[in-house]
Amino acid sequence: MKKKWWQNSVVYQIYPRSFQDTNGDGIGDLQGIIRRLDYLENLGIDAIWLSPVYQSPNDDNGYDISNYEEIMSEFGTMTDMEELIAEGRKRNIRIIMDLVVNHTSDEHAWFVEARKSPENPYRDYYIWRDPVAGQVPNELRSTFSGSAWEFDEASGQYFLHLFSKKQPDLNWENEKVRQEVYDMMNFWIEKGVGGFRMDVIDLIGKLPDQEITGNGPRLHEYLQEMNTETFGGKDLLTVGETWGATPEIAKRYSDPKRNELSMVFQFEHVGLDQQVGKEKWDLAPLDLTKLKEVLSKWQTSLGNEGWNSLFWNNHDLPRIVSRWGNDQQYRVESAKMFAILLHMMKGTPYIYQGEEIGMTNYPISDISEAEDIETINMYHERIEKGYTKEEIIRSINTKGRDNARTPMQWDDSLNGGFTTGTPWLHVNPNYQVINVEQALTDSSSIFYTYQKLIELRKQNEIVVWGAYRLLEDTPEKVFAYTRELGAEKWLVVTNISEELNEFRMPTPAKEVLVANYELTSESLTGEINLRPYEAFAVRL
Ligand code: TEU
Ligand code: CA
Repeated sequence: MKKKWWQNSVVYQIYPRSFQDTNGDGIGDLQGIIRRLDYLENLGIDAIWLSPVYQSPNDDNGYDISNYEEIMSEFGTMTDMEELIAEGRKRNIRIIMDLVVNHTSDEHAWFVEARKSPENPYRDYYIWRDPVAGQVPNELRSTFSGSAWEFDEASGQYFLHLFSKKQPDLNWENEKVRQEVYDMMNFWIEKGVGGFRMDVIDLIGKLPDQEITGNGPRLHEYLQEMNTETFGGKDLLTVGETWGATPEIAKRYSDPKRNELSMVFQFEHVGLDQQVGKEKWDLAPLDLTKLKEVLSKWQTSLGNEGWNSLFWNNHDLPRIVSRWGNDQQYRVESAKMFAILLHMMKGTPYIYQGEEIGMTNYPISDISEAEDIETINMYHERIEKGYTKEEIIRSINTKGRDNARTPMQWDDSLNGGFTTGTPWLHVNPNYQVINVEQALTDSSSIFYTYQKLIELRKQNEIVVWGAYRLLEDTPEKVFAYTRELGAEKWLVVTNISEELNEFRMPTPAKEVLVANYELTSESLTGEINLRPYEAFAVRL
């Protein structure tokens, strides 16, 4: 495999609305990101995945785009965007744009036209169907509750929306749509962006009449065409968001021979704490044996035909320290443990803003405190189905998307230093204790563990290329694996619980590389006792 810059890189995701406000309107902005680039350079990251900053009516916080070549006025201007790209470049930080092309906003000029009449030249940019027996064309459901079909009074037809009704799905079978998307991508490539994160890209090949949404028959044909028409041969990072991907599917996207994407986000581990066959809101305890199985499968099965992305968090998921760690007594230990477990694996790690200081979920007690459309729609749907308010709120506090979207906690001043105005979404009151300023002054903070892990990846080829092997004979709650490259061998051991657990060192440790407790290599021989959430990586 020819080596690429993104193979030893670490990406940092920014949710701009919640990162840093600079003009007191309570909404993060591009100037806020520019102000914090030095902080990110100090952390050591190579690229920023920027959640959408395009013009949008914000039905789904920017994932409903009304103009792909304009910046959302709340975030700033195109000049600010160009400044961000240039200031990033000075610090070797590339900007990865969020490419949301499964759907647009219903306020996009294409849809405004399309809606005018069935004869409009833009009509076929979207997916329209006649009623069947006076009803919706079929049973397709929206991810944000209810039917995926919305009735259009004027024409008597339905249009398809796999997300909110303000996010009509584009018709990728229409060659003109594809060409518009490629032109827009080239517009951004010319501006100097470092690549694209492709929102729900597995859906663009859908066959709505057959109720096929993911992995449709022409999906890979479209991606190969996109590659040829845009980023192919341009040394950019491309990562597809692909819910439901298996390793076999991931290879179709990321086998370098196929000229599609650099890598995909797979979500198999993300679904391990929900009831099988149900929705994410139907809670179940995490099965650690499955977690080890799933992550190990992904580590070993791509080979040279693909590349892994590594993540616990993003703007759609609850905070990992609250989800599978302990965000109270062992917040620092468990946050570092998850960092060590993931960052010593093979693939490109993604850090979601605030993860590097151990930010936590923020529970609500009433639906009026929620901002996220998915959460709000689900609440009303489940109330109608007879669920109790208490159980729905419990699901929201465990899995809701607002958890990770609360504003970044920079210091202990009002609103955590995020804004001098009224923040668009509540700031977690624990900002007085958990904030960047505190993390930077404490040499044993979570931040410095992340910094160390990034540095280890930069300085040791074994982290990037070494073979992975799971250690099988460990207690259920111990996740341990080795990495091996040439004569070099590293061991990573993590205790995913607050109980003590025993572990037998396969051979004595020669050097401690990173750990979340005080540790000497001399103590790491034979049978050892792992403390609550203890984690370390050592050279054997
Ligand atoms: O997410 C895809 C998606 O399906 C999510 O809504 C996710 O499945 C959900 O949170 C799990 O219940 C992408 C974006 O990451 C998300 O923010 C957008 O809302 C969505 O696409 C639509 O663009
Ligand atoms: Ca602002």
